[in-house]
This record gives sequence, structure tokens and C-alpha cells, in this order.
Amino acid sequence: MSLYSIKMRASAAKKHISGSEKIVPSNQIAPCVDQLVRRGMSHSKGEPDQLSVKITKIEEASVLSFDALPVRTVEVDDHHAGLDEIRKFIRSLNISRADEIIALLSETYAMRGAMLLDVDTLERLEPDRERGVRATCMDAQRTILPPEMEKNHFAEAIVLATKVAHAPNIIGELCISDDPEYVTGYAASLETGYLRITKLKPRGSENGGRIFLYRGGRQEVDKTISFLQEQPVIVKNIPPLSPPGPPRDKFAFLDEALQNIRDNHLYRSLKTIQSAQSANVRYQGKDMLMLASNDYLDMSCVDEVKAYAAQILQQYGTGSGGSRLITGNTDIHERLEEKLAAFKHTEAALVFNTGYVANLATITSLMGKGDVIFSDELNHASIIDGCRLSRADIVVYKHNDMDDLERKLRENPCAKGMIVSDAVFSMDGDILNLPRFVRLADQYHLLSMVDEAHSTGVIGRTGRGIVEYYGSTCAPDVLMGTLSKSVGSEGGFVCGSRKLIEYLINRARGFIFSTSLSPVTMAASLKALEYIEEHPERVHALQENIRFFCGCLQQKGLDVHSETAIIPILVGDEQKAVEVSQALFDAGFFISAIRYPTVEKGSARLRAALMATHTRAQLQAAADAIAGILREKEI
Ligand code: WAQ
Ligand code: MG
Repeated sequence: MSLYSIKMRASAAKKHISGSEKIVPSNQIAPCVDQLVRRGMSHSKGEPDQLSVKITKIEEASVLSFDALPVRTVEVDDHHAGLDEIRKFIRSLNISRADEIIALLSETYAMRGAMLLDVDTLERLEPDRERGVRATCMDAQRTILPPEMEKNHFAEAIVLATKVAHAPNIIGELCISDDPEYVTGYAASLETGYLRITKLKPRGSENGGRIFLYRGGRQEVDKTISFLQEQPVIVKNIPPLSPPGPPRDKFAFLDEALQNIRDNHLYRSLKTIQSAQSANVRYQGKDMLMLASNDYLDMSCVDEVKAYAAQILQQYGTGSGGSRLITGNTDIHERLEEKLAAFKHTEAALVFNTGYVANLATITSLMGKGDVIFSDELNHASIIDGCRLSRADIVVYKHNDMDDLERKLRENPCAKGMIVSDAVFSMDGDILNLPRFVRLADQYHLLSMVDEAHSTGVIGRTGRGIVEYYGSTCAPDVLMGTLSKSVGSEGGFVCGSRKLIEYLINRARGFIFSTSLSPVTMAASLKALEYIEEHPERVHALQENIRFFCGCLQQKGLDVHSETAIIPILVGDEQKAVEVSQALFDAGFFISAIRYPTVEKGSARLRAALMATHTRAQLQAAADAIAGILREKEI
């Protein structure tokens, strides 16, 4: 591809405002011009009244390519010390009159180009003393145009210095920026490389200039100038700029962030459970009542489920060996999906590796740029991330507020879109108004998507979830859920029409590019779903426990309501919530404090999660302990 030199120059009242140049392949000309024009139009010195862009084709064979000069930074206390470094540099070039040369720098201050100085006679060789000699027609080597940024003094200077150092008869260069805020300058030569000197002038001084140090015959001056002005040069391997000072710890931002998290009482750490996930767990060598698990039906410990998973483990081994579309699809996977579709009364189902991936993969494959997603403000992070990653426009409506949703649907008409919501909200435990949600979606010709992570196995007469809860009178187009909560296993799923599932298999990247879950995991889910179907009394026990526990707390004067296994007990302050949770841990109750960013700042809470296998006595004891500690802490 041909190369072009592009030069931009902006001026006002004949005075220079800014200029810049690049060398780019022909297919980068348009974006490059765009970028240079923006730069010229938005300079802090003001709006130009003239801006020119000159585009010139360069013969590729004529281009010289050099490695960037090696960079060394010298840290100095002030510009006097900086000029001492310049003095040393000049002497190292076997030039005797260093002080006189440094004094000459001040004569460059009004020039647009550089002084071309004979270092032995101190004669000025530039034909136009007011303008000076400009080095042009050079650029850094790169494959794509970098994003437009503020002027990067170093990046531009290293290119210029490298070209100048290679010019015939030039033995070195001195440079001070004319930017009043930029006090770092440099001295450069092929031998020494690029010597960054951190202070070469006092801050605030507009004095800057360049001297190209020349040693050679008069008859060769023209050759030097034409090299500086016309020889196309590409500079390769520009080193990343390390700011002056001792080498920076590249992980320092981690310390800062962690300290910040600690300061705001938002630090999280892992807790280690030393037993199976059940109503009772072993934690730090102590038996605790588990009130934080999403395994609401306590399915991960059911004997029939474990036995079947063990049998499949013996038959199929421990892993799936590939993605579903390559080797990771077994008859167990397919049987589970058939079972899921039957359980949720849809045509088909598809399993993903986690609920998080199911949301991400589904939303991003269904929605894209130009589409609109209407999303409840309290939706789970995986829905939010899916929306963001889809690049669709996102309209957030008030929590479970169908009037607000309807208003926003009217205000944001779109050709293609989706409404998405949790069925049971993970931090508040309340239930979506599904009938109106589905009606609105249909009315506005939008897809409806519901996340059944916390409703499956919990609500509805036989634990089928939100559709059953509303008497099977309405259903969303996309019904997503998880196998890791009430089903006691692992994975996420989507239920819907056969066409939807066919599409997801072909488009959902989180499905296509994940090694599938093992047959053992699939077997556990499959058996657990069968068990839930055959044992509705387990679901009823959970629902009874929910009523009982809320009743216990209400009797203690706490304003607690929930129809789901998630029972939020509001504390407010982040630090207090952590203290209460710690006190409950000490008393043997494993119950989590939920804080920002999972919930809004200042709405920290205890979040009790119930299980079907909790006994009345256990729940009564937990309610007593919670009420007691809240009273003690005056919450
Ligand atoms: N050719 C010759 N001289 C030039 C050119 C050019 N293309 N461009 C600028 N000059 C002269 C002119 O007299 C300016 O006043 C002077 O150089 C300084 O130019 O490693 O920003 O563009 O961080 O202000 C050094 C970076 C930055 C040090 C230098 O120069 C570092 C800088 P400025
Ligand atoms: Mg400048």
C-alpha cells in the first residue's frame, strides 16, 4: 500500500497555533485527516482562521527506517542542574565552547524551527534566521492510528530526535520545549542516545528552542537541510515512556484500590466452609446454622441425587473435553435440557456454564447496537453486564414499577428491543409483576426476558417458578434460570421456543466458546429436577419455613416481609451491617451482610436465605438472635 505524508497547520491572524504531521498508508488517510483537523480546531491557543492539510504521496523505496534512540532519563533538582547536564553532553561531543552554545539557546526562542550551528566556529548556518530549519517528513511506525490524545511531547520528540541524529553532519541536538508547563527537555546524539533531562527551564517560561549541532564542510549544509526537511523517516521501536523518578511499582494501583475499599468498609474476603452445603455447615471448626445459602431446597445433599451423579461419574468420567458444539455434548446434557423444558413448560431449553454466562450470552446475542433494552434498576449484575456488553441502548426503569416502565416504553419507541427483569429480586426477595410485564412487552412488540435464579424451586405451587406463581396465565419469551441454587448443582439455563434455542446455539458466544459442564453436573441437575417433581412437599416445607420465619421476626417487632427464600433485614450503614453479621457468626448463625455495590450505598442489610430443611426450632433461634443483636446495637 502506498504511503502518504499528511501535514496539518492551523493559524490565526497569520500566527501559528498548531501543527502536526503523520506518515500513513493510504487506507488511513481519512481517519488521520479527521484526527489532525480536530487537533488543529481545538487547540488551547484558540480557534484558527486558517487550517491547511497537505497530503503528499511518498515513494516507499525512499523511506528510511531507524530504531528509536535509546532513552535515558536524568532526574535533576532544578534547571541549573539540568543545564549542567547539557554542558557535560556538549563536552562529550568534543566541543570546547559549551557555555557559549548554551547561551545561544536563548536566540532560538522566537524561532519556529531550529538553529543550525557550526559547533567549531559557532556560525549559524540556517538560511532563514527567523524561521530556522525544520525537521519534517517523519513519523513513528505503527499499524493503526492511535486514539487522539493530548500532545505527547515525548512521543513526538523521540521521532524528531531520531531523525535529526541520523542527518548527515549533525553530531547532536539540544531541545527545550516552548510549552510553559513542560520543563523536561533533552539532548540527543547517535552516541549518547536520547538524554531526557527533567528540568531545563523554570515552570511558566515560554522560552524554548532547538539547536542542531553541525560539524562539516559548508558545501554540505544543503545536503543536511534537505535531509532534515524532505527525507521520509519512519522511527521504529519507540520505548514506552517511564516517567522520571524511581521506577514506579506497576501494581501500586491495586494497593490504592484495596485501601479505598477498606476505608469504605467494603472489603470482602472469602469464607471457608469445611463441610457439605446444607442447613448445618462446619465453618472455622464450628457447627453453624446456614442462613445464607441459595441451595434453598437443600438438593446438593439428597442421597438419590448424589447416587445418580456418582453413577454417571463412574460411567462418564470427570470432564466433558470440549465445548458443546465439539465434544462436550452427551446424552446426559440433552436429557437435562428436555427435563428443563418440561419442568418450565416450554418447547426447548439450553444449559450454560453459569447463570452469569447465561445472561451475558443470551442478552448479547439477542440485542445489539441500535436496539433498546428496558431494564429494572435492581436487576442482577449479570443482566446489567449483558446489557452493557450488547452495546444496545439501555433504559433503566424504577424497580418493579410497571407505570414507569410503560412511560419509558412510550418515550423510547424502537424497532427492536427487550424488557428484562429478575423474577425474584436477589437482594430484596420481592416478585416481579409478570402479568403486566409480559403484556407491556407484547403491546410494544418487544421480547420479554425473566431471570428465574431465585424463583425456580421456591415459588409456585410445585416450585416451577414465576409462571406457576401467577397461575400459568402468562409467560415470558425468554425464561432464564440457574441450576446452582434450588437445583443444588451447577450451571445456568434458558427455556423458550425451539427457534430461540436454535438461535442461541448458533450465536451465543458464552455457549459456543465455553467447555461444557461435565456429565456429572448434568446428572445431578437432572436427578434433582426429577426429585423436585416427585416431592412437592419439599417446596411446601420451604414455603412454610418462609411464612414461619417472617412471622417470628414480625413478632419481635421487625418490619420483615417476603414470599421468597430471600429475607432482607435492613440495617442501612455498611459498617453496622458487618458488625451485626459478625455478632451473628459468633453466635453460630451463618448469615451474610450485603453491601454496596451489590445494593445501594446506605442500604446495607442482612440477607437471610432459608432452606426447606431448616427446622422450626432453628428458625426460631435465628429470629431471636437477630432481633436481640439488632436491639443491642440500637438498629
Ligand atoms: N524542527 C525543528 N525545530 C523545531 C521543530 C521541528 N519540526 N518543531 C519545533 N521546533 C523548535 C521550535 O523552536 C520550538 O520552539 C522548539 O523546538 C520546541 O518545540 O522526553 O515539546 O514542540 O519528555 O515545544 C521534549 C520532550 C519536548 C522531552 C520538546 O518541543 C521528553 C517540545 P516543542
Ligand atoms: Mg511547542
